[in-house]
Amino acid sequence: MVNQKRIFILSGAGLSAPSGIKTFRSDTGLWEEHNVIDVATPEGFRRDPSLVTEFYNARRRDTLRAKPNAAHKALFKLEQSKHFEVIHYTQNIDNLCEKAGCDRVIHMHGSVMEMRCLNCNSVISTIADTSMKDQCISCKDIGCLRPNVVWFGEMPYGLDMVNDLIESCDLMIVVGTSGNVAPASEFVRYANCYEKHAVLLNLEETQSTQSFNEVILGDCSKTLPQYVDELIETKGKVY
Ligand code: BJW
Repeated sequence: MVNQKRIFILSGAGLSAPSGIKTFRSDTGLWEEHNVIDVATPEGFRRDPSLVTEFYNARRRDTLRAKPNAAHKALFKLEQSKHFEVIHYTQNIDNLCEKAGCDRVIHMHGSVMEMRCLNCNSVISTIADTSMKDQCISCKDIGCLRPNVVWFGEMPYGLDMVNDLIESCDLMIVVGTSGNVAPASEFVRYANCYEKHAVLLNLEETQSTQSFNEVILGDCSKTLPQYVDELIETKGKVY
């Protein structure tokens, strides 16, 4: 398709909040109920793998129950538009974008719907609860499966492509992230370096607000559909 404008999207927990999925850093967020070191680091997993397995079993059950909201559906609409070529990096481990129909999504912090074998590195899809007594279907080792998610100190997925994708995009849209966690928090700085228009759609101001050319505050299940409709109607002329 000629003359398509390229859009780089970065999303965080706020995108799935209107679907009832908890964010991390609010008063009612996951890090209020759980110690981040216990459940989101390799050290925590080594210390108490069953605790971590249960934490992600509960998150998987929440994901299975949840439905995509209007913001996920707006991203699908944008992906479908012939005027744009969209690539979406999400920090989220849920599959609500895919449930909305999206297929241009890279899960930089992995997926709660997958386990990874510490022995043979096979990645295994699952919708069921898992336990430390499970066997790897590939190498048959027992007790070696961990959630295929990215914990603190681990390397996020797909980073090798990010710089090129931001350099070659026409617009960066950032949705529902506090900007507390690197390297995702740095992506807007890349956009600044390449003089790309960057827009933030978030419930509230974040520590990165100043780095954006445009900030739209509010619930993204309301603001994103409106923003996407304007982009499509104007073929990208709103920025
Ligand atoms: C709405 C809304 C609505 C609500 N509408 N908006 C010092 C010491 C050690 C490490 C570091 C250090 N300094 C920096 C680091 C690096 C570290 C890091 O950033 N730490 C900081 C905490 C300081 N980063 C890493 O370790 C990363 N890896 C790395 O850097 O590798 C480099 C490397 C190089 C060489 C060798 C090896 C490595 C990995 C980070 C992994 C993060 N993992 C988690 C868990 C993933 C699995 C899981 O989901 O359980 O990822 S932590 C958690 O935070 C999760 C999220 O993806 C991530 C970001 O959170 P997010 O999405 O922004 O959520 P919130 O809750 O913070 O914000 C939600 C926002 O939405 C809010 O602003 C709301 O207002 C808004 N909102 N409702 C619109 N309806």
